Amino acid sequence: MSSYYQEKIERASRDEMRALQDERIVKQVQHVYKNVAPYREKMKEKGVEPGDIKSIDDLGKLPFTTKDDLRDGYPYGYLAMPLADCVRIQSTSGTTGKRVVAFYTQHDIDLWEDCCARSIVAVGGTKDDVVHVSYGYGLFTGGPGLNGGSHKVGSLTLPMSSGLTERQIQFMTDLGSTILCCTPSYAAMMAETIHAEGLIDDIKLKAGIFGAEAWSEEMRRDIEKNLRIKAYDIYGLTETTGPGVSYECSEQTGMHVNEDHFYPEIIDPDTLELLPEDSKGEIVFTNLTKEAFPLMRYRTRDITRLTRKECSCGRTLVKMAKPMGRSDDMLIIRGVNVFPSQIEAVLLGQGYQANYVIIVDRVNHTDTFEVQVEMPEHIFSDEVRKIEKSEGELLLAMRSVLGISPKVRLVAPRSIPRSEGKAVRVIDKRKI
Ligand code: DLL
Repeated sequence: MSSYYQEKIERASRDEMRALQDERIVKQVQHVYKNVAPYREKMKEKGVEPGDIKSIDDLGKLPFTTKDDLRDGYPYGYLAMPLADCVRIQSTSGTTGKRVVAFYTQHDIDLWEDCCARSIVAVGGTKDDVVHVSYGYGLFTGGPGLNGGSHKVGSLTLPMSSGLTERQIQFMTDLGSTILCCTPSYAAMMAETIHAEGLIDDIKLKAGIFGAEAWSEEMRRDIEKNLRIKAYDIYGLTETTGPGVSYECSEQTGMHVNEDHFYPEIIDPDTLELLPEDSKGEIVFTNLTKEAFPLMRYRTRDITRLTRKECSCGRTLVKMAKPMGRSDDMLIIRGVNVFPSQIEAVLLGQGYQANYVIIVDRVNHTDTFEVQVEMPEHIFSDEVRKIEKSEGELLLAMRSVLGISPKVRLVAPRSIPRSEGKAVRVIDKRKI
């Protein structure tokens, strides 16, 4: 593959990139200090002034930002531009408590779409392609991000959103979609349906851009075989923009970070110490260019590593490995963020105790999600019908809080192992 969307950046020398980052961080720190009260206060607490940040080397002087900080600032606490200059909001997928709302100016949308365009070009996309976007549209960033990137490349864009699989496949065959953008789980499901309907020879797909959740190399191989495509990873998070923070190239060995916009650091999540290149740790991002909602040293909780090993695609942007899990307890099940604490809250609210275990697995590339709950004595019953009714009630309560449905199984009192140390509430059998 020989084409780049923004070659000067994607293939910049180390010195050129460094100079750009140095210039941008100085301006960005002045911007947030002036316009975002929580940043100003936290910097004052640490005794740091904007003038102390003269280059990227000084970044370590700045405090970290966490999701809780953003929640505390909901909705406008971290807004750095007048609302009148903002043209869009997007939001994280958490369904309870306060969501994080991210704001964008037109400039922010432009840079975000550039990042997604880089990713489309990196998989071989051109204006002759038909880009089929089956990420959700709306507050979720997947659909809007890839949609905008596809426009920038000049490809024909199909804003399908997710769901209605039969219709997806009909459009795919009728309109000759060549690049599919969706979660890897949904790609696997579409592949199954395409084969069940005997339509594989009618599909013209050549590549897929799959992200928003962790997926294994094994899953990549299956999808590539079943859809007869090359499958590429893409990473991002709402807080920093959305998809396109990093993207995979023809080498398929990790994702190039768009480090002209998102400066990455790897830290030890326990000691918060900065770790050297190639170490595994939590990735932290600083927005170097975003105007409306610029994050400084944002702790993603995603565990990965960074490498500057030369890439055969010719890009010089630092590469991050596939995220290997999260340093907090958030589960991503079928693309939806689920916290064990949400499940616990439902159980307690329904008269159960916190004796439960969450079992997540991946069967045929689709997440399975079961919650086993101990029946308290007063609900304990030998009558299957009564137990099923209670399970049904719990399922409804959980669905309305989580936004997805677990399989709920009531088990006998005291049958879930107790722990003297930290309780193990989550059994995640997914090998990703
Ligand atoms: O998932 C943005 C996105 C949309 C990325 C479409 C890629 C494609 P959030 O809903 O805010 O944003 O979730 C962000 O999802 O912190 C990771 O834990 C996880 N994640 C995103 N991409 C990947 C990936 C979008 N490629 C959270 N591999 C992040 C593993 C991923 N995990």
